[in-house]
Amino acid sequence: MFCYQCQETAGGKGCTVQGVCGKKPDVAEMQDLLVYVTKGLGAVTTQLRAEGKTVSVETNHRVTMNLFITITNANFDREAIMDAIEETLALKAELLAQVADASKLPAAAHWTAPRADYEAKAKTVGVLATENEDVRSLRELTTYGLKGLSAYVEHANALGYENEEIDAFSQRALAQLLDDTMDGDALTALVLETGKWGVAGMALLDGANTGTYGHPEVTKVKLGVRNRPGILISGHDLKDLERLLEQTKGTGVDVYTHGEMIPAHYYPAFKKYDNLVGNYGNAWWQQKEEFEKFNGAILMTTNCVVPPKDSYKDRLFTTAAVGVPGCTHIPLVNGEKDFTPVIECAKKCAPPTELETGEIVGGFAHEQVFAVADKVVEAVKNGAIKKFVVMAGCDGRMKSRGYYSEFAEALPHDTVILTAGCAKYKYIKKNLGDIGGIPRVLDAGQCNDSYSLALIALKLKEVFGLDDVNKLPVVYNIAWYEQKAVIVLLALLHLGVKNIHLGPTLPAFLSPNIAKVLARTFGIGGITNVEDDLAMFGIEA
Ligand code: SF4
Ligand code: SF3
Repeated sequence: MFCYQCQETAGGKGCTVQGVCGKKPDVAEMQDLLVYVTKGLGAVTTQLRAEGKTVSVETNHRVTMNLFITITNANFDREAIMDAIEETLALKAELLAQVADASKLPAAAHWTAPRADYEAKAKTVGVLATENEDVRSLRELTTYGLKGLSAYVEHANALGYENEEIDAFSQRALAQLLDDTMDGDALTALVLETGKWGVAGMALLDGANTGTYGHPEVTKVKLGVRNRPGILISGHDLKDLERLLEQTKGTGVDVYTHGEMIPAHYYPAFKKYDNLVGNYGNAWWQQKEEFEKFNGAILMTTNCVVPPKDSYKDRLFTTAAVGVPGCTHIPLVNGEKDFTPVIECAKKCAPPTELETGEIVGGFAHEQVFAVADKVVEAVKNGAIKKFVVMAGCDGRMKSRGYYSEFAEALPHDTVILTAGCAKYKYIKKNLGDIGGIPRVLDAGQCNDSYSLALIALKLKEVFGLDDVNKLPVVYNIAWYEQKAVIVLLALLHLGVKNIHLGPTLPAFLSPNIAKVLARTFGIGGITNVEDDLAMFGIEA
C-alpha cells in the first residue's frame, strides 16, 4: 500500500506497511481501486454531458459517496468498499452503453472485472502509478480536494440540496486526472479550479444547513451529563442528528454530540429537543477513551472514526460513508434511516460517566457576526482588537499539536481567534476571555463553516473599504489533518487569501517543487514555534 493523504502519514512521507490511522493494506488497496473506477465513471458521465445527455442525480450521488468513503478515517470495511466498487462498475457499464462515441475514453472508463480480480487490479492503480513526483503531487492535491468537496456536497444532498454544476466539475476533474496529456500547467489550473468549486460546495452546504435549521446563534453548550442512558452522535451529518432526535423522542434516551457534531447546538432548529443534552468529550482522536467512558450507544455519521476497542465495539454504529467491520451499519432505505438498533442498544446501557462540567460558547457563523459587525468594527478602530487569527481546521493525535494550545494561550488580549472544525478543541475550553463582550474565541462551527470565516473576512474588507482581503488585520494559522482541510485551503486560495500557514507539518503530497510554487504564488508556509511564529505574524506577545 501507499497512502500519504493525511497529516499523520508515516514518517511524514507515506504509509506503506499499514496506516497510522489503522487502515490495513487490503483496505487501502480497495480504496485505491474505488477511486480508480470512480475516475472511470467520471470520464463516462463527462462524455455523456458533452453529448448533451443528462446525468442522473443518483449517479452524481454515487460519485460523491465513493470519494467520501475514501477520506481518512471514514471506512475501514473492505467488503463494504468492494460493494461500492461492484455497484459503480454496474452503473458505469449501463452508462457506457449510452455513450455515442466511446473512442476517446480512457482505459478506466472501460475497465470491469469480477470481484475476485479486484485485488490484482488494485495493486496497479494506486498513487505511485503516476511516476513523475510533481505530476503525482498535483493529481493527488486535486484528488484530495475533490474528496473534501464530495463530503460537503454529500451533506448538502442529504438535506435535499443539489448543484449539478459542482457534480459536473468533480466528474470532469476526475476524468482529467486520468489524462496523461495534462501537463504541469494544466494540472495547476485544475487544482485552482477545484478551489473555485470548493467555495461553491461550501456555499451549497451553508445554504442547506441554514435553510433547513436556521442561522447559528450564540449558544452555551453544556459539557456535563444526565443520569439517563445516552447516544453519542459524532461526525458532520446534521440530517442524521435530526432523524436521531426525532426517533429518540419520548424513549428516555438522551443524545449527546461528540467532536465535529458540537455546532449542531448552535442551530435554532435543534434547540427544541429537550433530550439533546450537550457535548461529550473532545476531538475525534480521543474517542477510544471517551467512547469507553460514555457507556452508551455511539453513532458515527462521517469521519473521523478510529478502529474501535473491543470494549465498546458492540455499541458502535455506522451510517452513510462510514464503515467498520463488525459494527452495525444503518442504511438509507427509501430516503429514511431506522435508528431503532442504536436506540435499543442505548436503552440497555448505563448512563455516561461524567468527564467534565461547565459549558462552552459558540455559534459565531456569518449572520451572527454580521449582527454585531458594528461592535467588531468599532473595536478594531479603537485598537481594542489588533488582529484576528484564523485557527480553523482539524485536530489530531500528534504531540506536536500542543503548539496550537500554546499559540492560543500566548496570543495577547487584543487578538481574536476565528475558528471552525475540530481544531478548536485545542483551546475552546480554556476561557480566553472577551474584548468588550466579544469572546476571544469565535467558533463558526464545523470545518465546512470555514466558509463563514471567509464571508466574515470579505464583509470586513467591505466595511473597511479595502480593495484586497489581504490588507485586513487577519492572519491564518491553520491546522490540517484530512482532505476536508484540503478543500478548505483551496477554497481560501480561490478567494484570494494569501500567506496561509499550515501545520503542524506541510502535506507529504506536496513535492518540493509544488511546495515551492505554492510558497511563491500564494505565500503558503509552515509553522515553527510559538515565539517565532507570533513574530512572523506581526503579533506582539
Ligand atoms: Fe496513512 Fe493518513 Fe493514509 Fe491513514 S489516511 S494510511 S494515516 S496517510
Ligand atoms: Fe475534524 Fe476529522 Fe478535520 Fe471536520 S472531524 S475537521 S479532522
